[in-house]
Amino acid sequence: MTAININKTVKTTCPYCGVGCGVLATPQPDGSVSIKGDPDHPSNFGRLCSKGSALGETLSLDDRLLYPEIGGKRSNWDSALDLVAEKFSDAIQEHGPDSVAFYVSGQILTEDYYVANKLMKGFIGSANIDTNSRLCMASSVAGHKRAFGADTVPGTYEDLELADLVVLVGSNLAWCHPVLFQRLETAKVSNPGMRIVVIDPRQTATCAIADLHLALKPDTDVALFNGLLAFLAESYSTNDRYINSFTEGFEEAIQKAGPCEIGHVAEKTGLSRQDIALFYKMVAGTEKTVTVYSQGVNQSVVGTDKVNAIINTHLATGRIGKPGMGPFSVTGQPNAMGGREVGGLANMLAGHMALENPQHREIVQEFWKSPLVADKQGLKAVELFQAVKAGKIKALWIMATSPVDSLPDADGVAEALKECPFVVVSEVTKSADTVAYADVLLPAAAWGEKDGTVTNSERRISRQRQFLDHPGEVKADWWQIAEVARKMGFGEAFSYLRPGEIFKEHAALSDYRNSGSRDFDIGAYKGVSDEGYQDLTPFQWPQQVDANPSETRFFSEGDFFTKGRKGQFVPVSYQAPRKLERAYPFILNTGRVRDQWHTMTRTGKTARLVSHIAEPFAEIHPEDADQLGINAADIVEVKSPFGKVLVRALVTERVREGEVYVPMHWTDQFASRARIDAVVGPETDPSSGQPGSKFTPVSVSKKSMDWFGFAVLKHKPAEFPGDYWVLAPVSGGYRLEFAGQGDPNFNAIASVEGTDTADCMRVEDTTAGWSRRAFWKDDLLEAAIFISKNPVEVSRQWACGLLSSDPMSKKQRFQILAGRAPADRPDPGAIVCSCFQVGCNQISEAVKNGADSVQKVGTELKAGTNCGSCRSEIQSQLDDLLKEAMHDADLAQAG
Ligand SMILES: Nc1nc2c(c(=O)[nH]1)N[C@H]1C(S)=C(S)[C@@H](COP(=O)(O)OP(=O)(O)OC[C@H]3O[C@@H](n4cnc5c(=O)[nH]c(N)nc54)[C@H](O)[C@@H]3O)O[C@H]1N2
Ligand SMILES: Nc1nc2c(c(=O)[nH]1)N[C@H]1C(S)=C(S)[C@@H](COP(=O)(O)OP(=O)(O)OC[C@H]3O[C@@H](n4cnc5c(=O)[nH]c(N)nc54)[C@H](O)[C@@H]3O)O[C@H]1N2
Ligand code: SF4
Ligand SMILES: [Mo]
Repeated sequence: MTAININKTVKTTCPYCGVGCGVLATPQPDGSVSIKGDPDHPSNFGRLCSKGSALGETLSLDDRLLYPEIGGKRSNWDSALDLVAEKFSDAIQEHGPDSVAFYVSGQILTEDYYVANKLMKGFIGSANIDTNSRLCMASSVAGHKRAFGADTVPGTYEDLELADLVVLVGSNLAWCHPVLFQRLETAKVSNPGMRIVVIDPRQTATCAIADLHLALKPDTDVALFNGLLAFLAESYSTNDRYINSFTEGFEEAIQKAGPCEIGHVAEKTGLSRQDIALFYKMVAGTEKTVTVYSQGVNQSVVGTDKVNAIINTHLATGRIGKPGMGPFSVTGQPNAMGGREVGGLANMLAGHMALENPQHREIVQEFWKSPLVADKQGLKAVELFQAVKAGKIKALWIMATSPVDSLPDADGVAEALKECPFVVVSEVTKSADTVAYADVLLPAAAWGEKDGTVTNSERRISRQRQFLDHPGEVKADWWQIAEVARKMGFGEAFSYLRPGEIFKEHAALSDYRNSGSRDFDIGAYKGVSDEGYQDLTPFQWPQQVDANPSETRFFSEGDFFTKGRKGQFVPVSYQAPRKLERAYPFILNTGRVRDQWHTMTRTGKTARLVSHIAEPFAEIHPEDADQLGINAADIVEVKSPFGKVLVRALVTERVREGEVYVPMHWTDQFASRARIDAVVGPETDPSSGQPGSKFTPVSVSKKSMDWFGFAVLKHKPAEFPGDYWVLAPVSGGYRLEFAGQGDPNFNAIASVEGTDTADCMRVEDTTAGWSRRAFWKDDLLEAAIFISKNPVEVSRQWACGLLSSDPMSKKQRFQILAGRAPADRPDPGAIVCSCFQVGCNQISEAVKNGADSVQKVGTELKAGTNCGSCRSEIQSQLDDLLKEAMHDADLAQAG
């Protein structure tokens, strides 16, 4: 990569989560890029989490896709785009506009998204454009539209700080929106009266801050919130003025919810009556309540009902759009919100207009001067890939998402792509699983190379700015789409030269024939100059022409976007989750880990981020593990009728009995078989079309392995030994976990070594079933391989440091074969703080020596003092250790 301007600091926005933190990127003379939080950005005020701080380490070009390819061979832009335009045009001509589709992503910029949506809905004339936001935000969108008449997020981040009660439903905020979580942590310190409730079947890192954790049974949230609605009504805690003046449907909703019978709620949710009563009283008695919700709510076959059950409680109390109050759906991806603004979902239209509204269609068509506008919903993600499989889609363009990893029934999706006559993939990397299915591969400009805007969870629009030159022949996504549109004969409407022109058009459409009828209005920016766009500072919408509202919250005094401008209570009834069959007796829950982003194409490149959790796992309750004969670190198979994975068992009380949790991140690039979406079923919510990615009936069994291996390797192996393997980068090379059945195949393992010219040392005891080998070249370690009958007990932290060591003495060589860190360098244990590489053993040691707060641990070890993402984990470790110490003291006293 080459910088545009060395030493010049550029203000941009983080490309990961929906918090939307401002970043200062400064290319350095040595070719690296220094990354800092932007102190002036109103989302993060200078903070960055572990992923944001490591952005500089993800910019290398080693795996980048740099040139267009046709059929796996290097081509050029003209030929590649001619072919795309031709195939799309042919399909449309022969089979009609609904025979083609785009599948895009909340990780493209608003400008990219706007152009893709315009081409499909206004010029091709189909609404077959859907996005990975279907897997993410669709239930929130549907719930908002039902309640508010528009997809409006009423509140702001500040509300979390101003609240006296924050309820986090299906949100692991500490790991998934870390900087917002840190703002909440800080607010709690200055407002000790603040209460935090976490509603999540699992005990997550977020629970470290919770006053109450409600570990409910999966998919029983509607029962809990319907009970709350009834409780609010019965305890006279509703706001009758708000209900009467600004809403409709209260009576029906109350009727549907039924009387508040805490016993029944307890039965359905599996929670204790005391906890439920405590929660209900807290909400009833706290005016300033914010309910934050995320994928535990959205990714469910009853996701939209969950959203409305939550919103109903806020409408009933009038706690909405006021400082410190409101329902708050946090977005996942950096531009999930921008995608919604441009109407990037198959059932939406541009500028927050509705596809099913003839007047809206007319407005959009008139503004675009387009020949037509799609007048019926397109295929939603899961349906779309089913249609691909059924042969109904003849040409498909995938952009900035990896459906063979992230869609449910992912193996089915891969099959579908194999059969699709023409697949285009726009990507930044060659190593994404979906790349293998492309007929045409288009190299896209990555973060740092591209230019445009994104909108975060609180409707704040910020610039992503370019500070690196385009490597190879990469091009921005908007350019690729506009160029194809031109080649398809729509040149006039797609004559953009710069992203700023697209932004201006998007702003103008938001204001076109609006006059307050639509929530999304950034008309104030419709005349923005090139310089103005270049210098754009973060702002929240709405921003109407001539009005510069300082108040950007919605609905404090009603004025919803429904026909009669009234907010709608949506009566929802609890539906019991489906019964588990004998063959699949566990509920599979899936989600994220702290330091990885989705399919790991960027965060999986940095040793620092991988050090937190280097292997896919299944969290399983000790009782279940016991019954299944599963021990810690065994390999387990998690299987459904759709597919299976092999992952490491993590036996823990953090999950409920009968449930397992597997992260979504590991792909075929990093593991033998860990694509969890191959297991997840494709059932969707009937209103939103969002899949229930948090609930799949599965079986769990121990996969007996005859031997286990661990290796650190300077070079990536050409082949992987055994039935199970997981690869991860470390400083100076790779680490490999592996395991297999039968005799360890030493020939295969030799292929891992890949170093016939190196010096080799080995010790082994084949009867006891272990072997250790190490290889050196010029006294530098090339590879160290440990094999044993049981999971290898070598300190991973120590071993991973070996590749970057200096030339080794004899003594050091023997230490490697002994498989042990020298006594003067104790094993730091599993890494908790990835910034300073501090492990759990070090933290325990510090606590034993008197560090009794996160702050003191920080002073002692620096852990948690940079990005702060690990502070909640340090807190939980501290809580556990202090509990243990107290228990020991009690025992001592009793004895
Ligand atoms: N580190 C990291 N951060 C990320 C991302 C990432 O990949 N890595 N991705 C970003 C994206 S795109 C998104 S969408 C967000 C997601 O952010 P979150 O939604 O916070 O993350 P998840 O881990 O998907 O799921 C949240 C929780 O839902 C719980 N859950 C499961 N079933 C239920 C249920 O029935 N009811 C309730 N109440 N809870 C349930 C799970 O146990 C899990 O802890 O994160 C964003 N931030
Ligand atoms: N089981 C299960 N499945 C899930 C979820 C879950 O919780 N559980 N969560 C779902 C959710 S909420 C989400 S958001 C999805 C995310 O799933 P995906 O969208 O499939 O995951 P990413 O790894 O973010 O994919 C982004 C791809 O775009 C590429 N890319 C990055 N920048 C650019 C760019 O500027 N242009 C182009 N053209 N390409 C780019 C990256 O290299 C990467 O391959 O997964 C969903 N799937
Ligand atoms: S919280 Fe972390 S991942 Fe999210 S935007 Fe901020 S720095 Fe990026
Ligand atoms: Mo997401």
